[in-house]
Amino acid sequence: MRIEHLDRDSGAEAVVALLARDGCCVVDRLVPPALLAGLAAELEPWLAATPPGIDGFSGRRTRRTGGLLARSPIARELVQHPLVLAAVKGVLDGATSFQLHLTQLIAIDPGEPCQAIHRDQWAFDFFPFPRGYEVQCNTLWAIDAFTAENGATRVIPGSHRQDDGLRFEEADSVAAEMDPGSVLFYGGAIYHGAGANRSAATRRGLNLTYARAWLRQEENQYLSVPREIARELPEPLLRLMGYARGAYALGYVDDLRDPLEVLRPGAGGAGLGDLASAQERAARPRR
Ligand SMILES: O=C(O)CCC(=O)C(=O)O
Ligand SMILES: [Fe+2]
Repeated sequence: MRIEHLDRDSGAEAVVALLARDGCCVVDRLVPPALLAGLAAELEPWLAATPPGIDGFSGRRTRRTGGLLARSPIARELVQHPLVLAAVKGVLDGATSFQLHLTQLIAIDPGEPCQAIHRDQWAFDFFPFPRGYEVQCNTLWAIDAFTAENGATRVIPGSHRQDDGLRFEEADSVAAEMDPGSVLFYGGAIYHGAGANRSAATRRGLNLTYARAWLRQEENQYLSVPREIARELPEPLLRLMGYARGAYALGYVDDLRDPLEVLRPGAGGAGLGDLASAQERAARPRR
């Protein structure tokens, strides 16, 4: 049981193939470590002000700083990384559209035990999605080196094909060790969890996740990013955040307006479009 590593120029198809086969993979040094160090510097005041979790799952020695698109220009860049967007599109095969699900700087402080091994898609009210039908695609960027000692994410490769609702121990999993600037890709069905931090230093990772646009976002982007900031963001980023209709009719505003119209009058499409052509698109074979 091991986690496959890809070179940064391997291409999105290789990531998609490994997510289908193993449920996860690492792309080594996809961005210069200095870019993630820059992100950490931008977020340092916010991280310092973030209280630790109040339950075992969020982690009593773990700080989770969100709202990153409001707080960090580098997060805006990383969330739109071309390899990531192409891989997400491939993993969420057949989706009319996908959107950002959450942005989180996860800082695991020394002494934190292993997080309960889980599937991220359990957030959707534990709905038993069909095996092989991925509803979300996640990235976890290493700001610091991820090691077995400092709390590298633990994953169980291949477990995306196992039954739902299983319980695992830390020993059933392997550590996603990786260098700063590397990124772990994993789907919503793979069993995983944050590792125990048995080192003397904090382990910082950047979690950016994406989901089919007909599902509710974990992090509410409309409220996490104040409107005066959102108004200044580029249109593709706004669409990714959810300022777009989710599929045929989801998320419109008042008189069937495209949500983008609220921030950029004249930029969004009008009406819902043709039902028959939407049906035709959706009828394409899905995995
Ligand atoms: O921080 C990590 O390594 C993973 C965290 C995680 O899986 C979660 O919070 O859902
Ligand atoms: Fe998770």
